Amino acid sequence: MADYFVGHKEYFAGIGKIKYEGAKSDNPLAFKYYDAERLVGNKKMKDHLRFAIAYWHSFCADGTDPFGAATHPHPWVTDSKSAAEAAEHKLDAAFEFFTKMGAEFYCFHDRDVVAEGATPAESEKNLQAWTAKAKERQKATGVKLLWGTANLFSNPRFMNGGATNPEFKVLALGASQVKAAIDATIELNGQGYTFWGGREGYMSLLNTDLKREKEHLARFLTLARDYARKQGFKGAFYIEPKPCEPTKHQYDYDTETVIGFLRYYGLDKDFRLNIEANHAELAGHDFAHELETAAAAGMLGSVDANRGDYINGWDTDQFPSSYYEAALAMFAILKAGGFTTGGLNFDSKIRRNSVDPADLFEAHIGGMDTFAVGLVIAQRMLDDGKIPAFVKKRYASFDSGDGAKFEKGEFDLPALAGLVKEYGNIGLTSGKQEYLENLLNSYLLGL
Ligand code: XLS
Ligand code: NI
Ligand code: NI
Repeated sequence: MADYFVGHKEYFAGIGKIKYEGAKSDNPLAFKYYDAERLVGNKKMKDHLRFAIAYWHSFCADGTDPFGAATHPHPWVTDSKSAAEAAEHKLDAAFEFFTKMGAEFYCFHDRDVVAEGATPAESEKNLQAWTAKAKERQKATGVKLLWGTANLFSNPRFMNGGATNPEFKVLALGASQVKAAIDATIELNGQGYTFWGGREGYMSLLNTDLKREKEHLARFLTLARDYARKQGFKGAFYIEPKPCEPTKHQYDYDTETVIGFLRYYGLDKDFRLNIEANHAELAGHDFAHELETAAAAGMLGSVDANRGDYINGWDTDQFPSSYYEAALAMFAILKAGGFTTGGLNFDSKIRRNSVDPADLFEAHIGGMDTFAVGLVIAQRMLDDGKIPAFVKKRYASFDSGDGAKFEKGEFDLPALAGLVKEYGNIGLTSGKQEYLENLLNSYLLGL
């Protein structure tokens, strides 16, 4: 990758390209474990992990929260004289950061990259102008677009939803935004297009026709899919489940709910899941549960690699730091065959009190190192083979004889029930959970 900032203002001056220095390095601005070119199994680390940087958190979020003002205002905004200038400077800062981090992908919402215009037509023009500039920077640096999306939740007009808004005109405005965001994604050769329905849900059932809203959502997604395919989009569509926040209840509550919805409406061939760790926790699941559930349906697409805080119940979007969780996540991803169009997008933001310019780098370094460790451990789990072999053996009674006949659908219920006459005492077989957890810990330490 070229040094992007040459010829532009350098926004992160004093911080160079982040290099791999190994576990013994005490340089906070170096990778300890993420060695992009290192082979793990049959692929390079970078090709397994496909890291993406989230435009909204890294270049838009400024520490504002419901209780206080910005703590880290961005120079690309404060130094700019107009919204258009700020958008271009933000783009420069973003590509400088991508290249310095060595991240090969990024993700964006339409409203992250350029300000909304006075009319939908003006907004679309703004986005097209930005897209042309982003395309040039992609070409210059080799950085690619993992996925694009439309923000149908920030503008007050979407306070009652976008695709599920009770007012048809608002739904149509949402469609105009999605169409423009799909066009931008195609133009930038995006590998995916995501729907996260923050306000596609309800605050109260007393004012909601739930059945109608879900049908509207399905039709809206179908129209988007049909349009994008007609325009030649070959990538994946993703739904990103989340149970609530900002709504009391979101229709794409969790992976299992989304799979049922997609299958019911015939969208399961084009759509896959974008699983976010923090959303999994909010739904009362763990990250690996959501990944395995999507993989079992053949619909694991991409990942928002962040974490919550176990003590509080909202979407804190913190950078991942647990090797244990990353190992279980990467184990699920490797077992599913790895990413194709998807990758690990850091839908994570630095804390409000992280005000040093280096904090954004250290946060991403930590997240990338965490998943690099997770990958190595997961590969170790597969190579050593004890856990997969244990699971296989646990179901061995279905591999032959009557168990295999059951799986093939060769029994009716009376025939199945009749088999037990000959069984006698079946006995108890241990699930060996503690043994398996001990084994996992030994892989973690690598002893
Ligand atoms: C919010 C979501 C959002 C999506 C993209 O909770 O995680 O950031 O990833 O719209
Ligand atoms: Ni989130
Ligand atoms: Ni997300």
